[in-house]
Amino acid sequence: MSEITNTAIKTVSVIGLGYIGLPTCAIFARSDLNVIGVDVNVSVVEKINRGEVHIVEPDLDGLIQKVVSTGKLRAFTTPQPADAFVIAVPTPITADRKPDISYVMEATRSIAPVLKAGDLVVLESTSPVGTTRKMSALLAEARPDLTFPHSHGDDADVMVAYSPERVLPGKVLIELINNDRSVGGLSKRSSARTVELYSTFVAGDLFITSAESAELVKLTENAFRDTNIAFANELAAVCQDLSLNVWEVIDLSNRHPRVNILQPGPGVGGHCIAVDPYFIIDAAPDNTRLMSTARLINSDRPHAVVRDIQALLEPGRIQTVACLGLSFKPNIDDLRESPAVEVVKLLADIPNLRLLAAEPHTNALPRELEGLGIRFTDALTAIDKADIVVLLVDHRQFALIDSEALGDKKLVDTRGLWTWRKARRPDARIEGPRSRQPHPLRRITDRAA
Ligand code: SAJ
Repeated sequence: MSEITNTAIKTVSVIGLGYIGLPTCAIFARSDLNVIGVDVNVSVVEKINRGEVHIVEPDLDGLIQKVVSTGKLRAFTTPQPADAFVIAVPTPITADRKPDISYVMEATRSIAPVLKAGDLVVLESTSPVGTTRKMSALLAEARPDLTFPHSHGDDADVMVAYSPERVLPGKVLIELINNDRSVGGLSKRSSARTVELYSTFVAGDLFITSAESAELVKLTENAFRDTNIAFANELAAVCQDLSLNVWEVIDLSNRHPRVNILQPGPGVGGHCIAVDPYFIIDAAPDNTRLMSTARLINSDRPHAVVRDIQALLEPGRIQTVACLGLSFKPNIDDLRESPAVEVVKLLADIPNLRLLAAEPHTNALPRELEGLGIRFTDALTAIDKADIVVLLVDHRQFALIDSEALGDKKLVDTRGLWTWRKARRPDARIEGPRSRQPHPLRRITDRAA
């Protein structure tokens, strides 16, 4: 074992300056660490060094501008020496739904030349179980002069751990600080050093476990949500068969103190929830029937929406369909893996349709919808011209649309934004004494009597 001085971490390097890496840099820098951001994309690096951001996230622009101007954050295209390295690069799935950890391995290989005894390497990317150990083995191969914890445990020169982010896009800066965090070191010292690193800004609790458990915890969180959304989506199909309002059924079921059903919709988008279950399914194909079925249910949803629209079409007549919302969830501009975009794309294949699309958070159609004869317009114009209105995203702006604007247009409301509003009967709730909110003092007096 070489000489290791456990001095305080002063410089941290974040590899990958995307949706997670960049906000993480900003928070480390605000916590007075010297931060080196590394990304292979030259224009991203140049932009950050000018104090600008390339992603949309509330309050991130001001914070980046500040930490760059004070010199606390500097961006590079190649790794530089540091006391700790945080890897936050994408882990996509391949066409045959296998995890692709090539970016993690590439990032790992890239930091090997600058590593020294006493350094810490933390993987944050969502990863299949076993990736952190593979990273450690790869580092050992690249640096035979150093020892690593997968083979040398607490005696290793370099420490390696897994500690995933679990932040919600749109609330990243808040959740990075406030959420609890799992820390899975490949050795006790690796965990302890990782706790030291994140304690610089995390206000939530840090829970130490093994690297493998921490890897599965991250996947489990998103697979749990996917399965629960699938339950809501299946219920939507059941209610359609029985001509019942699924939004009412869920709302009333959720009045049970131990029931909390999520919301049905046109499918599950984004880069996380629809992807992570496949990492578990790939690792345990014989024991993931529920997760696999949930994936099937959720990925069929855009097709189910199109079937609902087709059922409303009058044969032989050209009809106009207004699609409201393109983002993957409400009140954001992120169109990645959006089920709304998929619905519009599927509709573009149906003959005799005029398609209008409205998305208040973008200025134009996304590239994948260009050249398909779809017109981009605002919501009210789209509704005005439509025979059928399809609500795909429950944006705040759409909730404000007056039901008069919808008139007697045919409606496919995939988010229950208008349907539930119409179905809700004000006289259907008979408030009990608890809801009548007696003064707390009065309640105590009553009980005493
Ligand atoms: N959705 C529904 N019904 C619901 C809730 C969501 O259909 O009741 C859909 C949304 O419309 C959207 C998709 O699911 O298309 C995902 O949206 P989301 O807001 O649930 O989650 P993400 O993908 O933005 O972020 C998730 C979060 N994970 C969990 O809530 C368990 C976040 O905390 C993770 O950090 C993130 O994935 C990630 O990076 O893994």
